[in-house]
Amino acid sequence: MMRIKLLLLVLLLHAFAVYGEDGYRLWLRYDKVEDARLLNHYKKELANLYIAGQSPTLNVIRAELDKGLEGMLGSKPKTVSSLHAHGTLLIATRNTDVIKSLNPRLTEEPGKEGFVIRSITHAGKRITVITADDDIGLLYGTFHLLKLIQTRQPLRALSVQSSPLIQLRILNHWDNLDGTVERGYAGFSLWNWHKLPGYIDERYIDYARANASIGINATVLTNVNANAWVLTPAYLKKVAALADVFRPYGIRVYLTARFSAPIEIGKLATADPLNEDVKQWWKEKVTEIYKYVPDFGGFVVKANSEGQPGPQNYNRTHADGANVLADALAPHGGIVMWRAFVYDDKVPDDRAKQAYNEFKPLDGKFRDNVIVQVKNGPIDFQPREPFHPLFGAMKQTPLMMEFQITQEYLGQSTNLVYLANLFKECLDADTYQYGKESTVARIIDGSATKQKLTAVAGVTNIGSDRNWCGHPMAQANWYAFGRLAWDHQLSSEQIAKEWTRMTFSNDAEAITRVTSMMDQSWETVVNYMTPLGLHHIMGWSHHYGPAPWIKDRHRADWTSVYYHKADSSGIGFDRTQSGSHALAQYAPEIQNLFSNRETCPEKFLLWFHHVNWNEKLKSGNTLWDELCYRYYRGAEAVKKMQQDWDSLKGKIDTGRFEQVRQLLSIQYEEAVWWRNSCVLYFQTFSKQPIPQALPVPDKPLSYYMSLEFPYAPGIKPQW
Ligand code: GCW
Repeated sequence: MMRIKLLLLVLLLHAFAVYGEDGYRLWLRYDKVEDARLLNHYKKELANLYIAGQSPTLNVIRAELDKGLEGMLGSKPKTVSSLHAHGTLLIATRNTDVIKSLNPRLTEEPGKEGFVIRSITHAGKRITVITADDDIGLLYGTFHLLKLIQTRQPLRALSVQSSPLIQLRILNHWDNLDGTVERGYAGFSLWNWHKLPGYIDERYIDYARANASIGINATVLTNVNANAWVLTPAYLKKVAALADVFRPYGIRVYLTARFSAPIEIGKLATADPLNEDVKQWWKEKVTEIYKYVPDFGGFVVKANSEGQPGPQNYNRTHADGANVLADALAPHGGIVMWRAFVYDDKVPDDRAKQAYNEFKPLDGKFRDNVIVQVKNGPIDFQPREPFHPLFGAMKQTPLMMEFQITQEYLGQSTNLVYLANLFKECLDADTYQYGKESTVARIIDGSATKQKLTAVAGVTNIGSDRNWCGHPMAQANWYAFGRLAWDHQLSSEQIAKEWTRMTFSNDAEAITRVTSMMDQSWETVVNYMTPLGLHHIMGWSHHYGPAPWIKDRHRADWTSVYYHKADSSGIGFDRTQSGSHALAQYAPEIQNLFSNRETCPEKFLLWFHHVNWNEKLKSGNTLWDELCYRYYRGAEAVKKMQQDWDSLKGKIDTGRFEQVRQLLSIQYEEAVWWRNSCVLYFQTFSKQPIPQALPVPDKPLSYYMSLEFPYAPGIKPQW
């Protein structure tokens, strides 16, 4: 008996050693500071805690500090209510007496949600001050201070001032009421609609903590392919319960509105936005929502796109549709985020042109509380896209960004891809629409456009998986989205560094290795999936894996051949004047740059040009050879990532080390699968051999074309 008990204990301990770190704590791990001197320094500087005032957010601050400091320093700070001792952390808004009494005075004005952290000597005592205009700013400042400790920075001579560059920093959940997540690869929805409102899962609180720690202040709970039921009282109660949990963390709740809701739950005969009963119905519905959620943020709407109902069903415009909802929300301070990701049943000459064609004529026709939500590129979250031509083109309408954090087209949850580089490439792109420095970032943050409402949304990668995002490294994309939403001027490298330190280790070698893997990962995946500007050549419907051969489906613009246009002469979509002329939607500077074969960046070559297989590229290789080299280079780079990761054994906890190791090995198989499928398929057009230096695929094209994945994750539910 004794022996069995011992054996069980050993097994249990082993299980902890192997699986102890499971990624649940995200970047808020708060493990003990190892360096004794640094530990001592922190303990001295943060021996006492003085929080002025009372509020739910101040309670959250206290709880987070207790948790963080107990974890990292081994003890909670002592609560005090005066500044009589060395090493006091003072947290108070700028209008409090204690902040006003400080000598020297703090003169910084951080503004809404911003914060200031300063080390000062007040009446001979060393004090660390976190101050802000509002409690939420104090919470953000607190997370910043905790991050300094998590990344092992000394707390001396601190002088930090930080304010968000964009007002609304939003997560979009594509979560369905049945618990599935469209394009979700990390399990099921976080929202347990069945158990709400009575049961508050601890995850909701940890979700709010994680978001607040990176400055996210809005969440859209439901899928843009919307279900009207969420607007019924039974669900609004549940929504209210979530809103109550998130409120102290500065997060406001939004919902998706199904345009036909007046018919489906209102029993009206029409949802025509100009019909008086419909207008009245939305007014009453919105008033009802505010009874449940007094600080409700507003609606996101996907209309007349991919089968969703919308104003065009009644021969009305997107502006007519958006405005009826906006009028209902305006008295309560709510907004409408109207998506520009539209395409109707008629296949256009070029899908890349459709959003611009439909929205540009509506410029200036939207109410003030409408913002048009535009995806980063003109097609659909492809591995790489040029920026969307609507950015900067609608001068009378506020525009916001929609990024995709979930990796629908970027290896789902088996591929390590750090998306900050993708986000930055788009944000830093110059649109030339507002003279000097009209980057996409300066359009959406309002500094170029002077628009009053500014916002950025990311379609989340969060689900019920223990580690939230499916892949331990995918947490970095949630993190990076939030950080860039707050400050798009941060470099992706800096974000990767702080995330790695907090999430994995402060060990110098681990930081260098992990961040260099992250830095190269996006370019790598683009190489083995869609190099040189190729796009939309993935598997049908589930979008898993390669399928450049997809053709003859009911919509041409859902096939792959529509986009790559490979033929015996060459490959690529001609979007210049001789083709669809989608380039005409950009500013003249971009048109000149991209329409000229010499100046078009190679990364977008086949996006804008149909190029002859034998044409020489910058490398000196022909297009065909270069395409092959890129595909092979991509797959090889994954092998290199595997080696880099393996070299970190012992420096990363066993649980997550093993998870990433296994996932990288899947990624390598998938990279080879992409490479072989694409090279063999495109070879049927180029009729040229794979360059000699490269190994020939060991399976024929027919094998790759025969693969089927009826149960790939994240597909739209069919019921
Ligand atoms: O990328 C496509 C996805 C759809 C999604 C759509 C959209 C929510 O494949 O699943 O629907 O974009 O953004 O509306």
